[in-house]
Amino acid sequence: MISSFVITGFLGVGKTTLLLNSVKKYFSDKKIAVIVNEFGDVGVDSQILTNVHSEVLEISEGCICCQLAQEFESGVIEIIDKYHPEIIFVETSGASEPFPIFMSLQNLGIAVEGVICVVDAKNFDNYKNNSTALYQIGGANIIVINKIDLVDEEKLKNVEAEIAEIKERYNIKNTLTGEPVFKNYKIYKAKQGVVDPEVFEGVYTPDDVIRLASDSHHHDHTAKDALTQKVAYLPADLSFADIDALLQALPDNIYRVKGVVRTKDIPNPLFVNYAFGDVSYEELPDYEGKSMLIFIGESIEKGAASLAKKFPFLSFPQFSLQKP
Ligand SMILES: Nc1nc2c(ncn2[C@@H]2O[C@H](COP(=O)(O)OP(=O)(O)OP(=O)(O)O)[C@@H](O)[C@H]2O)c(=O)[nH]1
Ligand SMILES: [Mg+2]
Repeated sequence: MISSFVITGFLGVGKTTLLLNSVKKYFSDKKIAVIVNEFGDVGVDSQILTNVHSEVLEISEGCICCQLAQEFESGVIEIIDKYHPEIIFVETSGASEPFPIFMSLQNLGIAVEGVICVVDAKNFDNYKNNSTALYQIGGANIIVINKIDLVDEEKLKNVEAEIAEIKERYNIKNTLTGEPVFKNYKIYKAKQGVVDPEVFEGVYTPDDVIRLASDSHHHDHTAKDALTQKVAYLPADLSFADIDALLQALPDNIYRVKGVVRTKDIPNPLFVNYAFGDVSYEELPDYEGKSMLIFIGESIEKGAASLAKKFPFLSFPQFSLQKP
């Protein structure tokens, strides 16, 4: 039987980093496939993941949790037919909930060994009231508190206590039996997505998972904290300073920016990674796609208009709004 892990967690918490730094490390002797779902129809995670994992499938449209069960399931079947993986890892988009993916995998006869929710220790307070984030924690049986290098002991304890509370309130239940879908959960801590190998060794037996459980909650994209995104395709003659200035000037409602940008002063394309005020850049020599940035946040059109005024290159040739 093929087994699988679902990696969930809010925008920019470190899901891809965990796939890069832990999965490769612990599963080098196994045939693995990675499926990554990006928010919106433009994706960059697969570009990064293909450097480390050979079989990567990107399902890059909208939100798999709501509209794309069919596309997700055919993607899984395709990857199984082509590569015959022993283990499948699914990174869900930071804006979707894990439960429908868990159900889809089970429906395809794939054992779900764990639903891992990555939590950002530093930025938890910035996103912990978002309803999607709460159901991501509620729908997981393994919690990985990541970015512990950026917080002190006290903050870490507070985050842990809050997770325990959220877990009580948002635990996914089987509507037929009223029983929680995952009876147990365990919290781990990580830096740069490097987790204890125990995370993948099954903290519960698959029998604990109730087959054909029904979801007690439906994700509502019209809710006031719904996330939206804009994609900006950029001209070729930008300098690194232009990009850096833009990322310093982002309004609070834009949580996450990622993309690949060519600048006139750095030879290789730059992979840009911004989450809640923290920015990192990495050169990506093999990138051949367009120069672009994806902006994700709540009510993003508000901040985007004034941003485009201040940074006219954002309107080249379009700065388009996409609804999930
Ligand atoms: N300091 C620090 N930075 C981290 C850590 N883990 C990840 N990051 C950084 O956080 C940013 C986001 O990481 P990703 O792995 O892309 O996050 P993600 O959850 O896959 O993001 P989305 O797929 O866009 O939701 C990157 O710049 C990472 O380098 C960590 O433990 N410590
Ligand atoms: Mg990612």
